Amino acid sequence: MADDAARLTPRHAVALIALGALVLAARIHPAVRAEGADPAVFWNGATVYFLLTDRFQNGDPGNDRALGRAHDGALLRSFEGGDLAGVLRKLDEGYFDSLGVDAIWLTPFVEQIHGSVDEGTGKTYGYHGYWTRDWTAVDPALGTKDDLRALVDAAHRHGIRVFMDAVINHTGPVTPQDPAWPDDWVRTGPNCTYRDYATTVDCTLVATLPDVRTERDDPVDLPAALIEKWQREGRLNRERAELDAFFARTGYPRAPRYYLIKWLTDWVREFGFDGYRVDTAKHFGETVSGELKREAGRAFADWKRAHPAQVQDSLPFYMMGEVYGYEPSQGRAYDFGDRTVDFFANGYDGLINFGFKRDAAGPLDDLFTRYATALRSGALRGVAILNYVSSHDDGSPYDLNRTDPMGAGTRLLLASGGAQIYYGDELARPLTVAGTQGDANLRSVMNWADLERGGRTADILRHWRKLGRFRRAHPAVGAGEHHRLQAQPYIFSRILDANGLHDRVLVAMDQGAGAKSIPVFGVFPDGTELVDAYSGVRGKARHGRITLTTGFGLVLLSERR
Ligand SMILES: [Ca+2]
Ligand SMILES: [Ca+2]
Repeated sequence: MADDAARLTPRHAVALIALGALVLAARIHPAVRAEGADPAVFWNGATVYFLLTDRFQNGDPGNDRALGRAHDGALLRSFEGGDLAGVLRKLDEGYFDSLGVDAIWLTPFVEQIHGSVDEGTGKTYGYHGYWTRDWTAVDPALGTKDDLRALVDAAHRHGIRVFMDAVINHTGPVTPQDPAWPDDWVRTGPNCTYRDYATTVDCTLVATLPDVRTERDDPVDLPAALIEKWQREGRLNRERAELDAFFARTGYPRAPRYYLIKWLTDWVREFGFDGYRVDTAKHFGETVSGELKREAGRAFADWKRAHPAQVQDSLPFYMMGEVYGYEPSQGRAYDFGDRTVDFFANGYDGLINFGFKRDAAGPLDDLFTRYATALRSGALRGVAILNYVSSHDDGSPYDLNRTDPMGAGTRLLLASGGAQIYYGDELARPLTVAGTQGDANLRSVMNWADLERGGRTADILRHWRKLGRFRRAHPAVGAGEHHRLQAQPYIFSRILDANGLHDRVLVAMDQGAGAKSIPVFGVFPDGTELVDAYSGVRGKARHGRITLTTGFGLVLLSERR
């Protein structure tokens, strides 16, 4: 896979100049620099924006019906037009900078099945990206390799990392247009019953999803359907030669998982993806994750060597896993019933936290204290978690009806651990859509129109932006030591001293609008010039307190620099 240097089109250049001040503001703070940082500190302090590319922004209506896929699925179960060009447009507009985003996680962009299936929730296409047909091609409904390159390059220019969503457990469903993978590549039964390790791993997640034989070490041939496809596309010889080189270099047998590892890591080597979000991580052997991570690390190092001007810093390749049901109270050991597995010891730097939505409904200080303690001195010291209030697969999110989108933002973005903003959390995008079945409810088209109307949606976004930028400027928020200073109204501090990084913040809640006097004793010495990131109001610590007049009840204090 050949590569080009970064290309800066005139349009990008104009957008960059327009954004100059904003980008500078987001990047100049010494505390946000990741150079030499402890990866766990960086990622627990980070904000990840997770979006379904097909549902986020349509940048090119010309690709909406690519591959002849019709818009004839059940409600919100066809391709809806969103694409890589749309994500690039929002990057250029500075949308992610405005939210303090450190990394974008894209749903898988590889070529999906061409047909559709009905799993009991209506006719469904692979708009979500988890139904792979060819791991080596970009789905034409989402764009081209050039679009992908432009997106990753633009993100990097904004100091934003990009995660690729890596699926290794299963292929897409078989349809009249999508041939089955050979039997030596996949199993089509039994269905997983989730009673123990074997009934979670060596089985099909759902009846329609052929399970890749990731445990197999015996060599298999390239599927005839792929040979035929690549021949038609004029790249069979090149793909074969690359596979030969990969197997010669690694010494791995030509077993199914190693083909997939080669294909998945090629995207890192060619485009410079900074990390993976690994799909269905508990449904294939954990040793496979370790192998994937090793090869991805090599690929990332190769990319850095080939693109010295685009390297952001020394932060290593990041791998975050979807171990469904994992939460910090489990420590490092995920329990399958008959066996526990430490995924952090098998390639994962971080795991998605499926407990946050429930923990966030309880007392805030309990949540903050528990997470900060686990991450700083408890079982999770040295690793990262990623919290969320809503997600694409979670039918019982923190606030299904979006009754309190401001409170959701406060909880998520001020919690210890990484924060995942699921696209539209910041605009109270509805998570239920009349007439829609199952998970498609969670995947509605981004409600930009609500934002254009302003009003409450704009207020919600303003709140998320202030918190997101505060979080980005202050790694202490997600990765610092937590201290409760006052129970009611709630005041706490976060202090981070790690690898030469010194950062401290103080947050006061429920202060009411108007004049307020907040104790800062023990956090900021008298005479310290402070700024409230929520209102922009400044002041000085005197007699262990700061007196401010702001229009808000929430105060986000840090030292003025
Ligand atoms: Ca489109
Ligand atoms: Ca499996």
